[in-house]
Amino acid sequence: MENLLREKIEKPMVQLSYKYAMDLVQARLGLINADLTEKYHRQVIRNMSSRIKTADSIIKKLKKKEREVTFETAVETLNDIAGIRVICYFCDDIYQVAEAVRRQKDFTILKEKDYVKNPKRSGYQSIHLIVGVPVTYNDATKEVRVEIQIRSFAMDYWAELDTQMCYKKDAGQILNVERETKDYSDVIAKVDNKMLELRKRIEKM
Ligand code: 0O2
Repeated sequence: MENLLREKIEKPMVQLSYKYAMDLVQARLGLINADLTEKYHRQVIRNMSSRIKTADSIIKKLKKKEREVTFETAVETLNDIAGIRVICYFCDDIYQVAEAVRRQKDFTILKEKDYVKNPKRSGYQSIHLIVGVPVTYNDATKEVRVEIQIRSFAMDYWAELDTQMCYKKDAGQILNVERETKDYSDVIAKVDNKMLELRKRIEKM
């Protein structure tokens, strides 16, 4: 089962379809950044990164979710085989970027999660948008899903350290450190908001 999934997901047509959709979304985010930068006279997006989930990571996620480990289940049920991470300077910028993505008329918003208004138990904060992107080849068009994670520089600092220390190791539960990581996430959110207040005061001057 696992080998068949690996073989199918690694096929160039499959990988390139995800890459095509991901590159299209990333190029659009570049335009969104240029537009917002012109409007606000400052850089809004700090950086972006993208990745296609590896076969190992797909298998791990399907097992964690207690789903069948098949190529078909992966493609039908996982929303983040293609993923883009957008890091903004300030915590209000992430809503501007999310709103701009919603306005792109060739993208379909399939799902939204606001882990900033409702952080995860671990303290994880980010906005997730699952967008459906039309990919045409010959005379057929299919919708490919891309996950966009949008967060501030400060939220990303927390998430990166959490991924290294806890998330990927499931250490949150094992070591019962979840309360501590949540506390630090709250501290970081306070600083993020203070920096935003400061920026707004400076803008008014
Ligand atoms: P990786 O390797 O980062 O991609 P859905 O199926 O759409 O309903 P899903 O994907 O099951 O949702 O869950 P969720 O919580 O919406 O998004 C999962 C992704 O968010 C993870 O992807 C991480 O990237 C990130 N994430 C969620 N919770 C945490 C957390 O507590 N800490 C950190 N650091 N990141 C988190 P993957 O596939 O697990 O990993």
